[in-house]
Parts: sequence; C-alpha cells; structure tokens
Amino acid sequence: MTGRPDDEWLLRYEGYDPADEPLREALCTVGNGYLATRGAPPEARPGGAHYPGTYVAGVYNRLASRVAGRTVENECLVNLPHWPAVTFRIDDGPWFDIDTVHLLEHHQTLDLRRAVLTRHLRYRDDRNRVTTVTQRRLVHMRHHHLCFQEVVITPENWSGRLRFRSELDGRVRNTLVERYRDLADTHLEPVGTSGPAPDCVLLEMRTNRSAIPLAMAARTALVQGSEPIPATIRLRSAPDRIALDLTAEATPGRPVTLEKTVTVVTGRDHAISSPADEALRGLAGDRHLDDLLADHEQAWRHLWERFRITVEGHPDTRRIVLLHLLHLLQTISPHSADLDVGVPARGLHGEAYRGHVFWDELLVFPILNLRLPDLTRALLRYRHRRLDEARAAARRAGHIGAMYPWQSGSDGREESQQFHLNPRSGRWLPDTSARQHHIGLAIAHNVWQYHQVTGDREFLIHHGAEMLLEIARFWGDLAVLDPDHDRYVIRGVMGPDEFHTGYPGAESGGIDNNAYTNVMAVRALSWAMEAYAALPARERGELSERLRLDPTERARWKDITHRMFIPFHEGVISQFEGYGELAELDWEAYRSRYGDIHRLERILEAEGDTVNRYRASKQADALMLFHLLTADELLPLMARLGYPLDPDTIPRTIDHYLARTSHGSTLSAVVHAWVLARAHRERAVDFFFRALESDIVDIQGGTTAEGVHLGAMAGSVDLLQRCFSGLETRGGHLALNPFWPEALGTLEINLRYREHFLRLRINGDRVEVGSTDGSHQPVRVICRGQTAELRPGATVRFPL
Ligand code: IFM
Repeated sequence: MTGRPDDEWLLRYEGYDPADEPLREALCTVGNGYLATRGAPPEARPGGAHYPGTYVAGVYNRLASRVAGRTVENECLVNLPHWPAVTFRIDDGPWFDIDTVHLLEHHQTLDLRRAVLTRHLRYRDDRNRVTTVTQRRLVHMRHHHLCFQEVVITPENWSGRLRFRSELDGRVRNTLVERYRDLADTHLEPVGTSGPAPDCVLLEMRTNRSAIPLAMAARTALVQGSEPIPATIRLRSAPDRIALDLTAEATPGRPVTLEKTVTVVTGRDHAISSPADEALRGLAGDRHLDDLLADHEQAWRHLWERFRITVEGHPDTRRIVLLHLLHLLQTISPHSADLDVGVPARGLHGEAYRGHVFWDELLVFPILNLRLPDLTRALLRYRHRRLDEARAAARRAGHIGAMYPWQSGSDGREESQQFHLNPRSGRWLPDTSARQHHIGLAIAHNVWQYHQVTGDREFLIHHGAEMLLEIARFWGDLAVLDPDHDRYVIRGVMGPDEFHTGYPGAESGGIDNNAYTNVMAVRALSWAMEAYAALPARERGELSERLRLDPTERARWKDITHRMFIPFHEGVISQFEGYGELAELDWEAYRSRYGDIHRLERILEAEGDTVNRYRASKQADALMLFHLLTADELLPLMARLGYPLDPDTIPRTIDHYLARTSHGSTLSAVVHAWVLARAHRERAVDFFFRALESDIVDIQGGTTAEGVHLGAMAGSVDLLQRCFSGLETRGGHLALNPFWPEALGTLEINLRYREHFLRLRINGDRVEVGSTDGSHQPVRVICRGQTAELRPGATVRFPL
C-alpha cells in the first residue's frame, strides 16, 4: 500500500502482482450494507489470481457434504452472480486477459470518501497495440439495489473494431476458501434469462435449498464523452448467464466508455412485487448517471459526518481508521435496519466462516451505539427473532432459558461446523466450538449496553428484557451448586480462547469454570434482575406470567450472584479450573522452529500433540474481563463473590496471559491494547497498531483475502473512541477519563448521545465536548471528578 501524505482518503495500490490480488480484492470491496462486491476486476473469472464475489446480507443456503466419511451440513452466505462482468477484445483478437498482456502501468485506488473503486492500466498486446483501460465501480449507498460499473478504453496507437461483452454471470460457486474445498459449493440454480429491451438483460436464479429467488438486471450503454455512440448489439445467453456484445469503431486518443448499471433484488427484500419485476423497475426512469453519483456521494457524506473520527498522528493511521469504518459501513449500514441480519464476522467481503454471525458484534456495537443506535437495535432484533430457536436449543441440551448458538445464520440454529480441517495435518477433526455458550453473555451485554447508551425503554420492555431474562435463566440453570466448593460452578464450556476444548485426555468435553464465563454469567443474572425491576408494573406482570418466572428462580439467581466460583492459581485469575496444572509451553522453541505460531493448536495437532496440555491461549480470555468491565465494576463484583482482589491481581493476571497468548485471532490485539492502556501505554499503542494492521497487512497470513475481520476493524476504532479516551456512558451521563497517547496527537470524534450530536476533542492537555444546537435536555459530563452540565449549542472544557 502506498499513499500520498496529503490524501488519507485514498487507498492506493501501484503495480500488479497476481499473488497480491486476493488480499486487494477483499480490501477493495465496495458495498452498502445490503450487498457488497469484492474488488475483482470486471473481466475476471474465478480461478487463478481472482475471485469475483458478490454477497447480499442474509442470503444463505444450506448444503450437505461428505467429509471424513460422514455427511455434514453447512449453511453459507451465497456467492451471487458476477454483476460487474465486462470484458473486451480488439477486432478478432482474444478477450482481454491481464495475465497474458504486457502491462505498462497498473494503479488501483479505493476512494474511501465515496466508496468508489478505480483501476487504471495501460498495456501492449502482441500486435504492439497500446491501450489504456480505466474501470470504475460503485455499489450505491442511497439506492441499495443499484450498482454501477464503467469501463473506458482508449486506443493509443490503433484503430479498429472494439467489442465489449457486458454480462451477468451466474457461473459462480463458493470456492474462495481453500480449507472448504471438500464441501459442496454450488448454491444457485438458473431460473431464466431474458433481454427485455435492446440495451437491457435480466438474469434470474434461485438458491437451491433455501429457495431464495434472485434477479439481476443490467442496462449497458456505449458513450463517447457524454454522447451515445453507434454500436451493434447482440444478445447472448445460456441458462446461467446473459450478455450483450456491443461493437463500435475505435480510433486513437478517443476514449470509448461502457456504462453498466445493474440492479440486484432478492426474495428477502421488502416492498417489491417480485425480484425480477423490481430489478427491471429499478433500471427504468431517466435518472442521469451524474445525479446518481451525486446521490451516492451525498449518502456517504452524511454517514461520514456521523462517523467522523480523526487523529492527528500519521496519515497511514488515519487512512486505516477510515478504511475500517468504511468496511464496517459497507457491511452494516442504514439499509441493514430492515433486513433481519446480524453482523457477519468477516463482513460481506468473502466466504470465511461462511458468512456466519459470532460474538464479534460485541466490538462493533460500541461504534454504532454512539452514532446510529437504531442499527444496533435492528441487529439486536435479529437475535430476538431467534429467541425461540435459542430456547429450543436450551431444551434440547436439557436446560431452560435461551442458549444462543455460537455461530448463527438464517434461522438461529447452531451453525458451527461439526468437523474442521487442520490444513497442516490434513485431518478433519471434531469441532467443539459450539460449547462457546458465552455468546449468550455477549448478547446480554450488548442489550444492556444499548440500553445504557440510549435509555431506549421501549426496546427493553418489548424485546430486551425478555432476552436478558431468558439468557439469565439458561445460566441460572447451567450453574450448579457444588458441594466441594460450596459454590456455584459451570462445567463443560469453552471460553473465548478457542484452544482449550477440554482437559488432556478428554479433549472434547469442554472445561469447567471458565473465569470469563462465570463472571459474565453473574453480570447477566444481575442485568436480568435489574431490567425486570425496571419494567413498568403491567409489562413486568405480563412478561413474568408469559415466561413463568417465579420468585424462587429469581432468589436462586441472586444467590448465584453472591456465590459463583472463580478459579485462581499463583495469585492470578485462572482462565479455567485446572489451568494452573497444565504444562508450560516452550514458546521460544516453537517460535524459532515455526516462525508464525498464531495457530499453535494446528501446529501441535500436526505434531501429534494437543494444545489442551498447555498454558497457551489463542486470544484474550480471562483478560476479556478487564476489557468489558472497568475496575470500578469488577472489583466490587469480585468482592461480593468473596474474592477481594489485591491491587496487584489485575496487572499480575495481565502479565501472566500476555506471556502465554499466541494472538491467533485478530480480536486479541484489540483486547490486549485495551487492558494495557492504563498501566503500559506504550505496549497498548503497539497492540493498537497491530490491530490496525490486522487486515491491511493481513497479519494472520492469508485470512483477510477470505473476508475482512470486522471485529478487529471496529474494535481498533473503539480503542480511540472509548479506551484511550476513557469514555463511558453509564448511569445516564457521559464520563471521560482519558489515558490519551500523545503520539496520536489530537483526537476528534463526532458522537450521538441521547439527543445530542457531540463533538469530542481530546489531546494530552485537555478534553472538550461540544453539543449542537437543539431543544433537548442537557447532559451531565464528568471528567476525572469534575462535573459540567452540557446544554445544546454549548461546549464544556476540562484541563487534564
Ligand atoms: O468470534 C471469533 C472468535 O472469537 C475467534 N475466532 C474467529 C471468530 C470469528 O471472528
């Protein structure tokens, strides 16, 4: 990546190397929250260096496959037809193929301000003809069904017949991820093609199991300047693709432009009569391209106004922060509010984890809560709609309440795979990650956070309290009173550290008393009781009757919040009970033998060993407690449980795990930066930069190409927003306690808190909070013990 220091809004790539393409294609994805398209060139076919991928949020399909002698089912976010497909040839020469011509120049730029991808190249062919090609693409942020691809060809030293092929190409499968290549990958079946007008084509397909109809329509025009040019047009079609071939005369120095406008509609969309009908209606009308572009830019300008976060620091830092926000907004945007979708961990940018929804939204919601809280609400509704499925899962497991799935897709059933491939050993192994029941605790946390930030009582009354109570109920039931400890214990789970699937010798049975899980379960029980008490009497009575909640159950919950077992060893919080008895790993030996040991579990398994034997974590686990809870929250909670922590316990615990973590997940750097921010600012800043690099330099070695890491993207921004600034939104006021790294210069953030649009400015010397004009209630701002009332239109300042 390179960039001019003066333009942090451009992500530029110079040159062309097929080996870099998969990463670039993921990072150059353009999208609008409804759909996203990877940055594969329009002429690309899958295979080799390129992977054309388009994904519409929530369009999943389930297929059965045979792996390791068993039938398994996987639900996948479906790769949809390649709508940008445009290629060209000169006279009767071959169709353009970047990998066979002699390239003279190649630049690619993602304009972060407008989410427009531009590629510019010059090449010489085997007849010494020199041609300039410029390709421009966008997925419209205001009109969410609309996409646009432009290809401009300029002959430099030749004239001749220029033939374009503009296609909707349904010959796509889900083949991006090498590890999944043994799994069934064909999710679409053709329905029909037609050419309803000379410049227009329509492709209809359907997912072959979920039966979601899909239509794409394309209108293609050839212009010179802004004038249409005479062209002969031929329609070509096959069941799974349809194209227009457009031929015109080209002369040196006179650019010929192909403009392709495409609409994408699926059967999941609202306010449509049918996908095909809507796709064609979307192309009708005489909206001028310039107006559409202006609308698109305006929609992005409005979003950037809300999402403005800037640090003085280095321009590369600012660029990456913008890139992270861009990809967040291309995955979750105001369009998501109506879609019944969750937050796919890898964006709409690829096929890793099959587009599933995990707990990563924990790191995404803090960004949305303080800007577009109605989006968090919509994403929480995705969870609420799947509450019945979570209840059924709890019942099947012999429990009450709601057991949310670790991985979720269309209908909320558990989508974690039953077997996964260790690419190092080539073995398919049982996958026990569905034991990560802590996902439900993250959902409870998110409900509570949303409530704290917005004070949205209607949500709490109609959805939030029910989720909190049902989640609490599950944990209240899973916790059992253990006579040996004379405390409540939780057995057979997996913590956020995905290395430990069980104890040595019982590899898939889960572990007991994961400290993070036990503490968060206590929190969830407390939130449920608080929410219950906060409901208006009528709604409380109705909910209580509906859920058959009785005082005995609530009394048990209260007891658990005083008597939960938390394991310790060597003066630190144990990741789980028995962790202290595990062997120490010789980290240096493994580092020097393997170099990259992020995925230590794969290395050990391939060696015939198991990571379960060692004190080794993939990512922050016990340390998540210091990420989600401030010391003010954690210390009284632990004291109430009968574990008063001495002042050194937290730093000792941080050091203990820091030395024993491989950071095999990009979430790890975010959490480590957070927990180190108070005591080890420099190390925290190192982890912050590591989190920023997660995708742009693909620190996990090849994973970004399969989809960006949305949790790390949002989490790295949240480090600026809430961690280094010490921003908290508890108890109806705004608190700030900055530990601001001066190397980052001044921070400026736009926020929405309650009715206020705020502008926050922090540097090493002072904090400033300004509110825009309006008639809303003043808000209390507290900064390191100083309190001020912030009125609309006013600014409060605190020296540090
Ligand atoms: O949710 C994460 C998990 O914590 C670590 N493995 C990847 C998942 C999806 O990002």
